[in-house]
Amino acid sequence: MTFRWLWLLVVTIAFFPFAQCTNEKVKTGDIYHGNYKRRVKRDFVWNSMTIEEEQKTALPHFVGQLQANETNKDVAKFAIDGEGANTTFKVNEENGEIYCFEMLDREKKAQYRLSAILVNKYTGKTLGPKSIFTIRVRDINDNAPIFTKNIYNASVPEMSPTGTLVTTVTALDADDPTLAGHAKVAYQITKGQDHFTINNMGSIYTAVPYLDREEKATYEITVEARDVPGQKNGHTSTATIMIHLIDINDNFPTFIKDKFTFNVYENLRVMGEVGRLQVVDIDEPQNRNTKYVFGSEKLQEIFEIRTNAQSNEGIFVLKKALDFESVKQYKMNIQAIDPSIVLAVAKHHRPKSNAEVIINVLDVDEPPVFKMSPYKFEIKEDTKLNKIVGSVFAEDPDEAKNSVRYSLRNPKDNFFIISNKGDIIVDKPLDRETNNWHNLTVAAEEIDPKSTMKKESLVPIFIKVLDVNDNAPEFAERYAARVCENAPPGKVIIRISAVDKDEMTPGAKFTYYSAEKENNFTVQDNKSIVYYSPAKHDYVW
Ligand SMILES: *[C@@H]1O[C@H](CO)[C@@H](O)[C@H](O)[C@H]1NC(C)=O
Ligand SMILES: *[C@@H]1O[C@H](CO)[C@@H](O)[C@H](O)[C@H]1NC(C)=O
Ligand SMILES: *[C@@H]1O[C@H](CO)[C@@H](O)[C@H](O)[C@H]1NC(C)=O
Ligand SMILES: *[C@@H]1O[C@H](CO)[C@@H](O)[C@H](O)[C@H]1NC(C)=O
Ligand SMILES: *[C@@H]1O[C@H](CO)[C@@H](O)[C@H](O)[C@H]1NC(C)=O
Ligand SMILES: CC(=O)N[C@H]1CO[C@H](CO)[C@@H](O)[C@@H]1O
Ligand SMILES: [Ca+2]
Repeated sequence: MTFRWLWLLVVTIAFFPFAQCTNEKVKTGDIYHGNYKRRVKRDFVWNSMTIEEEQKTALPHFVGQLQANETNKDVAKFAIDGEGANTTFKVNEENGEIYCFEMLDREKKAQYRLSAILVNKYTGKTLGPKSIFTIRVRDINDNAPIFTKNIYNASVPEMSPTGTLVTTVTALDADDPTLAGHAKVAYQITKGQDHFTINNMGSIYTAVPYLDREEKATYEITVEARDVPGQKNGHTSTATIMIHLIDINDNFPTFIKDKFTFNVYENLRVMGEVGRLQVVDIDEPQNRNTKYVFGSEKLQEIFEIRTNAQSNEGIFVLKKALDFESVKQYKMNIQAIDPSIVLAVAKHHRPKSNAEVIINVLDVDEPPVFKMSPYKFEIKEDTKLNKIVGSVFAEDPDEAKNSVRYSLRNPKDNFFIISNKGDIIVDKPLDRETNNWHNLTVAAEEIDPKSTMKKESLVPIFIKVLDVNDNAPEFAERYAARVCENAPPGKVIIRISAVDKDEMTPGAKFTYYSAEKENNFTVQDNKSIVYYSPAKHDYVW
């Protein structure tokens, strides 16, 4: 190539506070980048021009100027090619001034790559190689930091110590991070700073140690993010942080009243419910864990208090049967405690957690009660008629003390009758050998003129008939003895034995003798041992 060109790239950085001013020219091959005198402030950038984004003034905006040196000046005209050439950016063919015809946004496109060309305005031939340059869009701080969410949801346990991390929020700024402060974000709490703090990283901490869920369960705080920290003209945005306090067990249960009174019938079954003790525990249900403690251990044998898992109520149940006639009222002190409470932060160290419990036992109209059960009597079989075998006794346990009527409940066994006083009387001759037991049932019925309801109790009676020796012994069999006519004296002819239906006392024995005076035979007592044959009910010698 015979033509050599000098190009001057002139860059203006108007109104930019950090711009530096210099007159330096840099030679690179055949192309020179020089300053341009039209603007007050100038800058030289290697192969590049700069234009500020978001300029609100009338279009087009001057960007810079290409220059041909003196040699080429008269024959050359200017042209550009590349990104935005001839549309966004246009060059004045004559003087090389480049103008921008759009308002640029650095956050959309931060730089444009272009090339400059010199053309012979007569021949149309390109003069020399094209020269690459860039137009850089200079950031203005036009973006506010933006939070990643509008509303954050966070939580922290109540009563946490000061400085407990709650959550971290982030705001991002689209501006050029290389320009001081444009994309830097500082955080501050604008609402809720009494209770929370935030650091430069957006981490939120508790500022006090007494955040109490039972006083206020949710805090709504506002955090502001600001760029160009320290400058008044920074941009800001805000976010809301909902901070939920997580419940801990820090409240004692307290009784809803000082005194509970229960009225309960004496015939309540064991393990039946006597009544319920109600407490208030303002913690959340999972942190209510009431246990009920008896003031004195004695009554724990009679009552038990179980905690209802859902309602936290104390359910009084009966462990032993009540009796109105012996104890009409129980009084006791019950304490409500919570073994799993976090004592270090618990609010009321002397809670109202004691209550007096009064249990009134109510009378139930009960049937007569026999003095004993069963009754056992013994009677000799030869007892005369109308004799008393024994007496039963039943009385009304209630305060009314109504009288009692007795009756026998054995239609088949009619040897006895019972008197109004409960005496059992022999009504028919007894015989042990026919009936050695009379097992009867006596009914006692309360005579209550005020009630039509039948109140009756039954008791079993065992009457044993005792033996009397009223039966003669009998020979065990009919004997037909034989003896030879010339039998010598002393010869045993026959052995005889006897049985008796009566009960024999051990050691008792039969006496054998000859019923008639007889000289020719003698009966001799063998004196053998008595043995008892239970199967036969008789005794054999
Ligand atoms: C102009 O450019 C041509 C070609 O590059 C060169 O030969 C000439 O010396 C330059 N003239 C001046 C005054 O710089
Ligand atoms: C812009 O115009 C010049 C001269 O007319 C031409 O050489 C170049 O290719 C054009 N570029 C674009 C992107 O239109
Ligand atoms: C925030 O958390 C609370 C409790 O965990 C929940 O009830 C609520 O729905 C949450 N809200 C959002 C927007 O996530
Ligand atoms: C009566 O009771 C006695 C003692 O319990 C028993 O030995 C006897 O077998 C009973 N008799 C009848 C007939 O139930
Ligand atoms: C009595 O009887 C037993 C058994 O029948 C017999 O062994 C015994 O010798 C007899 N005694 C006399 C003194 O006869
Ligand atoms: C009752 C009876 O038979 N007695 C007789 C016993 O033996 C003498 C003779 O040894 C007789 O004379 C009796 O008659
Ligand atoms: Ca709590």
